[in-house]
Amino acid sequence: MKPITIAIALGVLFSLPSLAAEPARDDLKLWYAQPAPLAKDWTYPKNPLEQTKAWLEALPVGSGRLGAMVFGGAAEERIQFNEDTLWAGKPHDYVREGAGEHLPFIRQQAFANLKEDTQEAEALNKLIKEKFLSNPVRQKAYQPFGDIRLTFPGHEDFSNYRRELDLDSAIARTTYKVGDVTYTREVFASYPDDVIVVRITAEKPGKVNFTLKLDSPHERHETKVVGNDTISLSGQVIDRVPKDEPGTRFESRIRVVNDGGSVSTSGDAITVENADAATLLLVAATSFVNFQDVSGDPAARSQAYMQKLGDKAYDALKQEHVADHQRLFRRVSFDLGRTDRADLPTDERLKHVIESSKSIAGGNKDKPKPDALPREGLDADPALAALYFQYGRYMLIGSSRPGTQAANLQGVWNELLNPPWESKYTTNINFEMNYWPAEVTNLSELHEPMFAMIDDLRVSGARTAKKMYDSRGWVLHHNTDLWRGTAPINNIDGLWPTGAAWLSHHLWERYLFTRDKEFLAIRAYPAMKEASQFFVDFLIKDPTTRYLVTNPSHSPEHAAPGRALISYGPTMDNQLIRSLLSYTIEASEILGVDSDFAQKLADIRKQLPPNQIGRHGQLQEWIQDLDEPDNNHRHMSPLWGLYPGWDITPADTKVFDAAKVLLKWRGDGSTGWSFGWRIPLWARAYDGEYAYRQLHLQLAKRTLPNLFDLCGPFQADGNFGATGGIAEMLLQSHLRPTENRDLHEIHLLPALPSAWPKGSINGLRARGGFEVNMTWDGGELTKATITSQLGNPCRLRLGDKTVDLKTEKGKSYTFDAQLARSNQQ
Ligand code: FUC
Repeated sequence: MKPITIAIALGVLFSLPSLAAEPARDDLKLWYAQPAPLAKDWTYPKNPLEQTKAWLEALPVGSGRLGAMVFGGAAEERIQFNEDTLWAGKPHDYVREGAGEHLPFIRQQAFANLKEDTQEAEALNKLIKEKFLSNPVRQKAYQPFGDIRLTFPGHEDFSNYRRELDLDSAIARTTYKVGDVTYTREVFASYPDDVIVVRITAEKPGKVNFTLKLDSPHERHETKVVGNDTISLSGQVIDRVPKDEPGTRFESRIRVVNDGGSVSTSGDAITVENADAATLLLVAATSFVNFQDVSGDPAARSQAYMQKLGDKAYDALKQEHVADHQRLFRRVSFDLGRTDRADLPTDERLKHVIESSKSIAGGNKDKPKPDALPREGLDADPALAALYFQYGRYMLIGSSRPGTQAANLQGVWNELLNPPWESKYTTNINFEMNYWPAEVTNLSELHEPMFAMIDDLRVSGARTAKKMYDSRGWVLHHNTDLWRGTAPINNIDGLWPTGAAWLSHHLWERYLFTRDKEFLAIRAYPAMKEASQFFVDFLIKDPTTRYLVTNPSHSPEHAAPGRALISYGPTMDNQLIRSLLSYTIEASEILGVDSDFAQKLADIRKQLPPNQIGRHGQLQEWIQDLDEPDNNHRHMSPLWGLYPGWDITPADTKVFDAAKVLLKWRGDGSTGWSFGWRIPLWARAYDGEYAYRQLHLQLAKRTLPNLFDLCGPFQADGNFGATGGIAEMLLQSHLRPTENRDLHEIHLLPALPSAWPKGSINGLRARGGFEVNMTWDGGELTKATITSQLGNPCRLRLGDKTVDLKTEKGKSYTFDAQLARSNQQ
């Protein structure tokens, strides 16, 4: 049915959304009418940002371990690729010798509530920087691997161009016509076969002609012919800081399988002539074995990857890849209706949202005004919001699979030798945000690489805890890298010792969603227990308030007005630790272990500072009442307890209201991830309009043509945060009545914005082991189906109404708009 056109805005037609029974598969595509601009020539430019501009229009594919950016050039194609263990550096313990000796003095100064810019504060900062921070002071950077460069002679003049990324099949496709021949290229990264595959076809026989080379930005690299259809690229990362030092070794191989015509190698190139089609198979490996061992042989490894592929035909590779991807991706479908905007290329759709929102300051000046949003912006293209949601899921599937490294600041996609913030793992928000969609959007197994990293951090973090704080357990400060650095880094804002508590929260969340007791016993509890153990030893009594507090610490990257940054007992730390102790106690009860230890944790929990309400009615960010009204810092640290935590819930109305005061002060986001955090925060405050505003502005202010999120540079966390945030607007399940901790409350449509009056979402997951499908119309739920995966009871909530439900494993329960049961399957 053709949607009815109702308005003309900015010269573009837009229309009332029409809702399909199943979202059209075409609505799961990003597409463009022109190639991503290639770097000017084939050398790596001096100014890396110049290249990045082109890269940010390319389209990502990923298998978790391997990632690639497809530019879609016609005569010249560039496919930039990554492997997730190619990092600068080598196994290393970052703790500075003798750091622990300075702890008593640092603590004493932190308790002295130093004013900013005083001599004492400067001296403290100097001491921390020179004697307490890690050695070296920066962690190591994630590296680019190389590029596939393809030249197609005679393809300078082309027509009918289209390039697309199909989220549903995870295939990037480029098509265009030269003369009367249509050419198609497909690129995907296969998890089951561990390979990046490129397929080049022409509509007419014998028309495929090209030359292939491998290239790399690493100074130390060479390309070689390996056989009559294969070339290799090998090299070694040279770490420039603090001095030139050879590090991780790497090798990749690319093989060309031609259908008809001929393939030959000469020099460092492969040439295909007069073929009907050709398949390119790229494998890649490094010397990394684990964070303490780099003895791997990248040549033997890539040879083994290639051998494993054998003679598998393109169709078989594609079939396995698509099946594997869709097994994950298709678990959730999301439909907000479509307008004519959805027929436009993705960059033009985004441009409309950007143009229409230009008058809104965003960031630091504007206060949220839900009704001030341009209706011709994102409202006129609800399918773009749905696409953006699914893109976050797509990116997680592409950058985090069991057995791979966890998704870093750029997921798995990086072309720079010096990427922003080293493209590592920032744990005072960014790394955790990557995993917000994992459980709720039905991608639970993609959480695994984070848990594998926790296993490593328990080892390196225990060393740091002992040496720096003479404490048992494991500590993690605000960053880590491939080498599992856990000491404080960079600057004084690296001195935040609560990272392990935040990571532990993910282990507990995984348990709540899956109720997997084996996971709890073997994987989660030991890490949670050791994280708690650290705080048992590390917390210290504040001489003024008599509370047990963290010291030294600070509220992430935010100094209290007029005060030195380094302080003690910030609200976020108290929430993180209170939560950690609580679920560690609960886990020990569930598992029937460590009752004495649990008792100890309960004693400590009583002595933590509570969430405090300040003189303006705000939730305090610091242990003292120092907040300034309307401070709109990008970090939302004291609201951790509202989201992703549950230390603040409507059960305590006063604190809940105080949290809302602070949330409002913080205003709109500035960096992409800071919008991405505000979405679920407003959802937890049950305000769909404010949540939607943050999403709208994130797209308008911090999104690139390829829908990558921008911090300043590209940072994947904002994509993941927005996806998790949208899920939180539609479904929440974090509340449990105190009298029955096993009864999860499944809250349907807790923060539905007016811009999405009609829609459906299928396959979201709720804690306790449930899958939830919902449809709504006129802003009201019309139908919900709850499928019980484990047979647990639950409490359904719709607005003020609740219904308790006993379930049987495997059964589905359908409810109408009044939460009355309409059938049982
Ligand atoms: C935190 C943020 C920055 C950036 C960096 C990776 O330090 O405050 O904005 O996201 O992490």
